[in-house]
Amino acid sequence: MHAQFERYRAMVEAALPLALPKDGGWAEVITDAARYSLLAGGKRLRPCLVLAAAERVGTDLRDSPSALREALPAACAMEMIHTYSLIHDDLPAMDNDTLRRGRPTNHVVYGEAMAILAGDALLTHAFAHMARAAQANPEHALRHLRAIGRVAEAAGLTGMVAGQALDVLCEKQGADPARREEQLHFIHKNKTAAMIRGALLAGAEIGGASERELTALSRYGAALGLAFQVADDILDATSTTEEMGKTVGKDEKEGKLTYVALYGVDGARQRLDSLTEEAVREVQPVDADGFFSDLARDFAARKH
Ligand code: GRG
Repeated sequence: MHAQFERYRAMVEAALPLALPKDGGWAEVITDAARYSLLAGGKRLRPCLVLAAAERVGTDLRDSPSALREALPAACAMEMIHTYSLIHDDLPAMDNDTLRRGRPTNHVVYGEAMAILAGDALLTHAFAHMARAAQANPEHALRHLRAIGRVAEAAGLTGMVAGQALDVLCEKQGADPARREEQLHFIHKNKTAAMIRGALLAGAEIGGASERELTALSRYGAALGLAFQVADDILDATSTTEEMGKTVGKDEKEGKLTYVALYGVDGARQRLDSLTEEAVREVQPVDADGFFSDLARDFAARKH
């Protein structure tokens, strides 16, 4: 992986343990449950995208340590929201999974009620964390406010939650045979790509991006996010549970609507290549050092 990505990831790993309140008082168990999943590793893709975008846009903070310092709370917030979505996705009412990030899932360790609350707590705390960053940087309060809006749009009814809802519906009722492609696109655009695009846009807002930079990152994020999901579908069909740290092979067993189900592994690989090319093309206006292009190519070739 790119050295810059490792640098961002190290910053995120150092900041995350400090981002949650230390003492839960009588309700200590819920802080423990939130901490258990948040600090369980993972690629940290979304927070790294927040930092990468903040550092590469605008004029006043570009390439400066202040860009990273200002964007770090939003980066941690994105990882909190992503972790909440994984905890809830693994619940018996949704995917009913017992393994995530190489460990037993949250509800297996803490029980279903605590896992629901741990997800709720992470989602809510993410916004508290970003609001605090806005107050700490009053000269850029509007930028932070815009970033908060980007995150909320990516996570909620216009993003991840909507995608997850259609995914659940298709699983329970079956996809509409005449509109399977359209439904799959909606699911992945919202469930997966929205948070990846939202991470880039949140970082870009904090860095003071121009309209042109926001447009480039928005298009890049949409293509990269879909590519990421196509790669995930391929890995589910071709990888092992040990390599992935989560149960694989379930998609086919459960007849799930995926890129591999629609186009086969080879067709999905072609789709992945064309989305990666699209991402690389769109990001050129904000990719002077090639970081974003390298990242798209690395993720297309990822093995876990
Ligand atoms: C419960 C509202 C709600 C949403 C759930 C993220 C999600 C939406 C479901 C997880 C299942 C899944 C396969 C989602 C597609 C996106 C994806 C590949 C998530 C896993 O993200 P990674 O690979 O995980 O970045 P790590 O563990 O590396 O952070």
